[in-house]
Amino acid sequence: MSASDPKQGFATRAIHLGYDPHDYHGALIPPVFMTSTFAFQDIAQGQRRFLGEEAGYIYSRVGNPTVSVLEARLASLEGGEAALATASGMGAITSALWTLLQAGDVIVADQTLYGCTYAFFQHGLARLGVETRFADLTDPSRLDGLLDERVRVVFFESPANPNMRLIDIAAVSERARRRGVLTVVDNTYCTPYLQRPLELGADLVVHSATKYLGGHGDLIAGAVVGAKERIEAMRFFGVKEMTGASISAMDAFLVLRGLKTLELRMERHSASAQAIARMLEAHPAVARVHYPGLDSHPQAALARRQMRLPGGMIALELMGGYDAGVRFMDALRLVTRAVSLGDCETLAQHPASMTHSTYTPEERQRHGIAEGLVRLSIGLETVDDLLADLDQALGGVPPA
Ligand code: 4LM
Repeated sequence: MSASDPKQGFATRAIHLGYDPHDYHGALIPPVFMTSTFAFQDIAQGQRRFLGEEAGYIYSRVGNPTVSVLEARLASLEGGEAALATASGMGAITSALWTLLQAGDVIVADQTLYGCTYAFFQHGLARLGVETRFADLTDPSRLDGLLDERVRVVFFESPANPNMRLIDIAAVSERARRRGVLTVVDNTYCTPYLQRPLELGADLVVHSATKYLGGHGDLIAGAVVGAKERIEAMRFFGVKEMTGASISAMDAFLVLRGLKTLELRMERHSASAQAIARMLEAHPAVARVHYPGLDSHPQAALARRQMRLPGGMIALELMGGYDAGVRFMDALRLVTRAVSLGDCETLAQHPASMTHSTYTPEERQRHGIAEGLVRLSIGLETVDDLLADLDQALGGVPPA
């Protein structure tokens, strides 16, 4: 079906893999298959497809040719055997975990997670009899006391949303594997261009493709990548029969379009974020900058080891705490006040009242999410314009 070679470079695969124009009338761009269902030649063929005896499409909740191209590219870019594209990042996480867990099982999760992932673990899984044990996985040895025979999965983000703590993917995966436990890494902040958890020993990667993979703030999507058998279980049980979180062909097309510039965009997001993190760190109104590209980051060495570049996300705390943070964000003119991340536009948000309001104030304190933390997703604008806007907004913040 495809002229592309799996040994080609990252950007080449992001642009070509899994699609040959000559299979589709020479169309340069993969067609958008806007169809919910697929015709069978006869009943026998339909039966063979349902039994898995014949390859081919049945119904777009389970598979669609546009979505298949996206899945082939995501699998290749993450270094995995197979991928499942989903309707959202939460659709990816819930479809994966409903497939891996059942009542009585335990999941061990890092203490800092995106707010809705935290809510799903703390409230959603708990309702159905799955226990979550939260731990500070920045120290992988903490796992040892937590992994008993009920634990099926270890789950974390690195860098963690929103406070940029890093987890040593190789060390955690190794410890989990020794106990027969699967490691699932949310790689949304990095994308496979910056970090490939499967190559470091993790079993599954999940994504919010809404963010950098799509890259243009115009869609909601997600993905799971890993071994083919597990991914197919997530497709035929997790998505088909549990969550129904299938991606539309149109959104798959938009993610495919975004992927083509992923390498270029991640280089620019990182370069601009590095310059901005340095400026923020030197500013008298700023108390702390959490960015893996700064020597002041407590895990700067780990960042250099497991990330190609430090990425486009920055968290900061101001000298004047919460009130100063609000003043700063309200004074921004070019930077947009909005949740989400990974877009061309630079975005600022306040985790405690927005993305992480699913934690109670006590939980935020216990889980290391400061009330005054400001999160920036550095976009692709001219960096001098961003520096000027951040500087003017900090200028209006009174010193502590
Ligand atoms: C946000 N995040 O942080 P969907 N995993 C990570 C995430 O940051 C998110 C999801 C999964 C934000 C959304 C408002 C690390 C989302 C969930 O939104 O379901 O595609 O992804 O601003």
